[in-house]
Amino acid sequence: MYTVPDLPYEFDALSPAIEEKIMRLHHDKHHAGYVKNTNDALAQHEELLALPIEELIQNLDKVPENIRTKVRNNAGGHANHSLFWTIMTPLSGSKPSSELESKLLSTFTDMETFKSNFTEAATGIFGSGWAWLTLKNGELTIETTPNQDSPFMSGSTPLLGLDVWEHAYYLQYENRRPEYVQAWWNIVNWEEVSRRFEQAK
Ligand code: MN3
Repeated sequence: MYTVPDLPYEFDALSPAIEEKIMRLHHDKHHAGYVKNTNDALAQHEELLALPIEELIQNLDKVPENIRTKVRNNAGGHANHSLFWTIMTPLSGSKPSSELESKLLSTFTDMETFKSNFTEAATGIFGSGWAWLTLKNGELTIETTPNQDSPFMSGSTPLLGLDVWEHAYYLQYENRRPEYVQAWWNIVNWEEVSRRFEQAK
């Protein structure tokens, strides 16, 4: 059975970038819903329930076809949100490791260009989805996925992800997604992103 991980900080810790009201709803209702639906869908498939969530979504072809879409959406949601909570932090002054920073610079020229390309990708997603910084074959890429799809489903490793579903920001920012994205840069946990980079490369 999959379980919802606790937040690594208090519900109000990311305010003002993301208010407590959103964090509670997002974690306790939305994320919990993805976990419950994944467990329900796989109730008759203990061997699949035993897989780490990343492995499950990397192997959707092993999931019976009649429940595959439900598992894709909900297990994807569980994996994405589990990552999302960890790549944010209330601590200010978070910075990428020197290795990740030099990779970002050699890929995107400078941090401003990286952030502006990522922001453009995130604000440009039509409807619900995610923007990602991923590693694939040793290279950094900005990707987007629709719905709760994960980069793991297409063979990339997500290092940083931003949820742009309306449930992630609407209560606070209404239709102003670009403002949400701008505020979110202030709470990115670069230590965790760097750790993921180190592990993935
Ligand atoms: Mn969400």
